[in-house]
Amino acid sequence: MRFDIVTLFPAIFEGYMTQGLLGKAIQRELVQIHQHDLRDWAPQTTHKPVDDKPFGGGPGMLIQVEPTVNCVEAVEKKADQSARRILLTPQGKRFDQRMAEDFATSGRLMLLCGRYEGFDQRVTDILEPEEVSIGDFVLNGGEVAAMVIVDAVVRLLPGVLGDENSSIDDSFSRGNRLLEFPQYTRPREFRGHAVPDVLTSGDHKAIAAWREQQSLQRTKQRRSDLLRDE
Ligand code: 6GU
Repeated sequence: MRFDIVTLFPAIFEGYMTQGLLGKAIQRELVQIHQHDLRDWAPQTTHKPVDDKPFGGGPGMLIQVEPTVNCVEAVEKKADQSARRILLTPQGKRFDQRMAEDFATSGRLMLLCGRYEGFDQRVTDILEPEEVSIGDFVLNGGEVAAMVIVDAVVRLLPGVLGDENSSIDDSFSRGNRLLEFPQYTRPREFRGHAVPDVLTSGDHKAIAAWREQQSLQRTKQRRSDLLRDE
């Protein structure tokens, strides 16, 4: 799967892409991530501004339509495959596991990261991206949100996790709407806190029943909204 990330701060992604599961997935060529600096599409050659004040007044600066549309159109031509266009904004549809599963079925995502007060509305009118938010809070820019989406999508791609860490049992995944049960590893006791006896009993049926009950209890206590029918 290919990700194209359009941003004013391409360096934000560099460390993230070399580490952990994502770093491995890129090395194994299961995933390609390309960052594109919006400033490279600024019309002027010397100062290269890509932002300006909003018409009608108001605080902050907007990212301009011309560099954004030119950038997206040029980047799309860099591969044969068409891209699903996603614009990161707190005004977007809320990202969730179901959306991640849907994105994971498309071969190519183009992620547009806003900064300042956002993009000129004509970016949306012309490019018709899907507008996506990662939650009800405001970030300084879409870059962290883009990383969240890449992270959630990549671990769903075939071959990325390996069988021993399948994502099928994850909280929120299709057919699982419960939070995960608590887990323990060695030592069996630390500062008087012991591992629950059932987990060391060797009784696999009892362990499964305990975990199911713990998942249900946690979900009721912490996220009862997950138990209501959609
Ligand atoms: Cl996608 N962008 C920004 N700037 N803030 C956000 C967000 C996105 N999602 C939640 N807050």
